Amino acid sequence: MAFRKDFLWGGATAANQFEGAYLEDGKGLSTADVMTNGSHKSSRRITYTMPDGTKKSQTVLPFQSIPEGAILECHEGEYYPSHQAIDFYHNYKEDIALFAEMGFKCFRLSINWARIFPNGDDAVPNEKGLEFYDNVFDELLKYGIEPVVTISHYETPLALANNYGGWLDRRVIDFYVNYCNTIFNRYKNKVKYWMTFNEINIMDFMPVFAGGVTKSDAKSKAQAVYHQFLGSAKVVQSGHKINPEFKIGMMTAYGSTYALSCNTEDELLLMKSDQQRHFFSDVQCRGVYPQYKLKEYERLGIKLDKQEGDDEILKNGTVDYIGFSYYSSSVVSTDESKRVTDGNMSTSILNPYLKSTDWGWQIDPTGLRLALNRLQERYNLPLFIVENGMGAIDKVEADGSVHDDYRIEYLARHIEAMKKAVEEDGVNLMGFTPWGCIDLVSAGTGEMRKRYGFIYVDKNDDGNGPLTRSKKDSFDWYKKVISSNGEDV
Ligand code: BGP
Repeated sequence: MAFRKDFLWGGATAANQFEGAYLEDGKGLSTADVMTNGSHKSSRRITYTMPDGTKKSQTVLPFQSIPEGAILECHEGEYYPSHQAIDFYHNYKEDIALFAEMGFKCFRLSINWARIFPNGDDAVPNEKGLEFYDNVFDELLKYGIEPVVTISHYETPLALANNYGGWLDRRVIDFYVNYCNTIFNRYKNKVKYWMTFNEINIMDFMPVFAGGVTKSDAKSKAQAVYHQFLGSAKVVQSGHKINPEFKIGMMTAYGSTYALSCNTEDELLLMKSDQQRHFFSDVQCRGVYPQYKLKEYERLGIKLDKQEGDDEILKNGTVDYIGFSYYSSSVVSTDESKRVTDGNMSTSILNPYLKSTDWGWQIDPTGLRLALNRLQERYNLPLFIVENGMGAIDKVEADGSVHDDYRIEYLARHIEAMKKAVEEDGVNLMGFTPWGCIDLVSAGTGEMRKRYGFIYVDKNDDGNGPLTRSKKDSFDWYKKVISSNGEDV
């Protein structure tokens, strides 16, 4: 058998994309709560008020900055997909029962920071918010499903963005540490697996969404990221004190990258792009800034504001495992004419050997095997694929069924690649939680129609729908995969 006996099969979600109840039981607003749908394949829109009172609306692609001093807020007449999402808040028992029916060994969810500390800097946590997650964890544990918790998944309390400029302000580290220690203490006997930030490397190109950072100049982003590193390193240490059994990981967006040609200049570009992709994991797994980044900062004239003792914090707070998302691979080339606008982000270079999803994400199972091997070689830490999957438009038949063979095909090929990485290459893989195991709001676009789930949720892009849950064909398929521990795909 390729996968270990205790392999963590499950599914992944994020609070802002599936909980709803955005202001219920004392929850505050988070950055995600002020993002409307986008109008482009990878965009969201934000409406804000300028210091002189004028209201503005801006499409953020790829998540640029907004004017300094702008106050992010919700505006009447706008549709905000996170506000109701799929209302897991009121349906968690039914949803967890379906996960259990599929045989989930684990379930990845995030705690919504603004549910626990509505303004981020509150003196005491919101008991109602804490109770909600107690109930969810108890329900999961009732079925023997291990919770896997992302501590911060685009849910920075909005007040931290508006009053502090988000992670750019060093004081936010203390608020985050306080938040983490609160949930660590509260759930220490219920949760073992944690991740400090979702896709921490996304901060580089969506600072507002990911960290409430309204400035996007290179120095501000570098400083904000530095603060997140410190926050993560601090809570790895405090978490281990609270419960030495805790496994506290990092989480990075990962893909394989290829050079379009064997032109040595393309290879050089590939090396540089590999460095950028590994920067975040280099710091969080090794506890020091890599030379290539220090040189880059030097060139750009960036000097990080540091305090005494920071280096020690980073060194002593390296993570226990690497969680990563893998959806597709990418291509680099010095030949700019190869760039097309039909990609995941604004423009990309297509790999002629691969097919793309409806959203232009190229499908590359072998790239996952390469990714697993690269991460293993570079860090020699346990690996956890905490997101993978294919966003697609599902067709509901007259009898309510959804024949999502494309989704099965995508996941089956990726599981086979994982299997080879484990069986043939000896990669240390802990688990697999496909993204959006139940349909939810897309992070990139705010859409509902971009679906990933085994469970269909009846809701449209305009926010209408009875939210009824039903099983797609992939539901029984994944159940069989889990019960055979990945042997029967
Ligand atoms: C990752 C995020 C998730 C998720 C996923 C799919 O970047 O961690 O939150 O949504 O991508 O992206 P999308 O929702 O844009 O299809």
